[in-house]
Amino acid sequence: MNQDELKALVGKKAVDWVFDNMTVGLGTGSTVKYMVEALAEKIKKEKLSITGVVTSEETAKQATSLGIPLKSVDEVDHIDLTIDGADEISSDFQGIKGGGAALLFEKIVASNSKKNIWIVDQSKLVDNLGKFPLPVEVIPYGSEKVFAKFDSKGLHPTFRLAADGTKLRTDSNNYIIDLHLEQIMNPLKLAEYLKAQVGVVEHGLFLNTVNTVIVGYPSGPKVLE
Ligand code: ABF
Repeated sequence: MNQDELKALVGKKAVDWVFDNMTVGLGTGSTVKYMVEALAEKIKKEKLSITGVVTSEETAKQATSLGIPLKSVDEVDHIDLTIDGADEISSDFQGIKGGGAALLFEKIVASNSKKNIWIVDQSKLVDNLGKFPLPVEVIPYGSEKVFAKFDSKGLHPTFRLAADGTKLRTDSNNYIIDLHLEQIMNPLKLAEYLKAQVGVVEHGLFLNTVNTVIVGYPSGPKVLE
């Protein structure tokens, strides 16, 4: 099975956790795309009443095109379950997310969810976080100063660029600075440092967030809890 097939496998498996009358957080990324497709099919087949809460304009477009009713996180009382992708998951279930530049809304939705499921192909499982560059969302005003501070601290920052070579803008019109760290031995300490920096909106360390991880293997989906 290639990586796409593994993504499809776990995307389809994840909708087993969706039941009638649920409010479901819809993540972002290529694996989630398969999940949203499978969810739309399940809603139609089983005539479910589901409200979706999206984490990006990209997912909103897909969900709307498939007829999934959507509300914003502030329009719902709570979110029963959020299903999202991830860029890295460590052996103690900590994650790096934000490769798709949607980490801020993803963290807002995840933090308002009763349960969080991440769906990944096996390539995302690592011993320690850090090989995947850690995304940090920053306000544009003063971002060069934040960048310089990260650089002087040896965090190997780069600005995330859009296809046209300009600095990428998130759905909130902010910038992303990626930190090329290779290994993050103390994610909690780093998370506290990043959040304390003026101008930093949010970072891609998702700590003590996920409840269930569904991993795609050629032998089938594996559920880790
Ligand atoms: C999203 O899933 C992002 O946080 C992350 O970048 C993305 C990665 O997933 P995929 O490999 O499925 O695109 O939640």
